[in-house]
Amino acid sequence: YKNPYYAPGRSVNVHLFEWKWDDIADECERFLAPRGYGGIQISPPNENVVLWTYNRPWWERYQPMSYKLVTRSGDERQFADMLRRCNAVGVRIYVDAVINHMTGEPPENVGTAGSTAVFNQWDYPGVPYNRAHFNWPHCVIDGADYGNNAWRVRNCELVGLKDLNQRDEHVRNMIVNFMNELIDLGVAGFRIDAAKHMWPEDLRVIYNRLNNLNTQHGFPANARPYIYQEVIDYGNEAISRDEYTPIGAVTEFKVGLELSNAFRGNNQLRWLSSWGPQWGLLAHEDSLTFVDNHDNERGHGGGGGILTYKQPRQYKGAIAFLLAHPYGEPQIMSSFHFLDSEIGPPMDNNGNIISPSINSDGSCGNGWVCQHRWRQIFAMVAFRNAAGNTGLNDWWDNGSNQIAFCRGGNAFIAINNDYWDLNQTLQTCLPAGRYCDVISGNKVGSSCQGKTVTVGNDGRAHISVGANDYDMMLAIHRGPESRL
Ligand code: LAG
Ligand code: CA
Repeated sequence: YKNPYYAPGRSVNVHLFEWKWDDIADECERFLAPRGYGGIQISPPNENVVLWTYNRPWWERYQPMSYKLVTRSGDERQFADMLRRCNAVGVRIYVDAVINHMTGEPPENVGTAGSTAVFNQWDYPGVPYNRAHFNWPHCVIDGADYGNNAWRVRNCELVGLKDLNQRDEHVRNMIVNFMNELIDLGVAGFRIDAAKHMWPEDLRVIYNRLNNLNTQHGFPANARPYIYQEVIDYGNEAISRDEYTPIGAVTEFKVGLELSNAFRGNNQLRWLSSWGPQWGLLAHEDSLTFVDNHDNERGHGGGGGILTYKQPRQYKGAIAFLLAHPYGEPQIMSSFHFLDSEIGPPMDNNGNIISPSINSDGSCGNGWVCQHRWRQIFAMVAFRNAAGNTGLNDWWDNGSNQIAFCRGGNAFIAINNDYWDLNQTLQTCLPAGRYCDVISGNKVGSSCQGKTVTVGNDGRAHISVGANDYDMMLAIHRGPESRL
């Protein structure tokens, strides 16, 4: 359950938050595949409650009404078509699986597929579930439970959402049928929403009943779905991330915390020379890494102090380090603009999501941020692909916030988060020749829009990253995007 089954030579998962299936299919073909992206985390594909009362917030999608594949992102036909088209160009799809709970008791009770429910009777005919399928007696998690009561965190309601009993055979069957339908349609795996709120032994039973990935979509025989479980664990809670690593990968929230802290200037970058488990992070193969996710970028889920697209220079620096370093399986966030932390995606008066437009410079319009289309980010995806499975070598730092390292003989990055210029001759580990810095500009024909780096026969090159440069990093590699 720990292999994402990316197509050969690809890496990096991007969360296309609240995107529509038709738009994702287009994006796979026109951008993600050509740029070497490995996969996409999609928003929950199953029916959710419609909340006009709150002007269709993003979080209505975390309130399931049934497992019918009809949401604002599209219907089952569009979902299947997206999987066919993305897999055909080697981009994998991972589903955000909301299986801990059903809706709470919102003021409305019609779902995106037209299902209704009687919340105060725990009655969800669209699945169907009834009172016998939920944890009992009814209780609601309170803040103190996280510190000292694992049973309540798993058996009481998360923010008032009706808490399913995953020990019940009917519940297990409904969840397994739902997930297997998605696997058969071609998905490569799942983010398990609110995994902390379910018992690992119940999740193990569910995972073991999942089908192998669909070989007709290009997966090898006997491949198990990639599973990354959302467990927020900064330490000192009754429930630990380590309870979940025996059954799948786990979201490593400490990565975003530590990288945000460092790139905000609160910890020197030189300490990143020991980045990985020595920082108290999960083992490499267990770790799904990211700077921000859809919750903490907007202060939900206990988030705060995490770098987001709103602090672009530091954010791009942190993501460049995340993607340049071999540790973990990285994921990036692709957002829509927001001021209000509850507001949903760009939509028309009928609540239909408005598609991103694509500007002439490749960036997105219509309210979409599309971090995955920022040059400094997609260039680092190509960097990671060029680095391949090499380790980290030739670490250099200035004793402060200027660092540089190689990935085998394939790629080199330098980062300057000091208030003074980086001007150094450094070992790049690359063959002699000329390279475009992929951060400051694209390679166009046989010249660089940005900086050009000349590597000598000894692998050394003069590296310059000014304190006032637009970006704080410089990256070169053996791939065609960089090598002249
Ligand atoms: C998650 N991970 O464990 C998601 O990443 C997170 O986005 C989900 O919360 C949560 N678990 C449940 O799937 C989001 C919002 C909540 C929202 C919830 C349900 O962060 O704010 O709760 O989705 O829509 C909302 C209201 C609550 C209310 C609740 C139930 O904000 O005040 O009690 O709905 O009606
Ligand atoms: Ca639960």
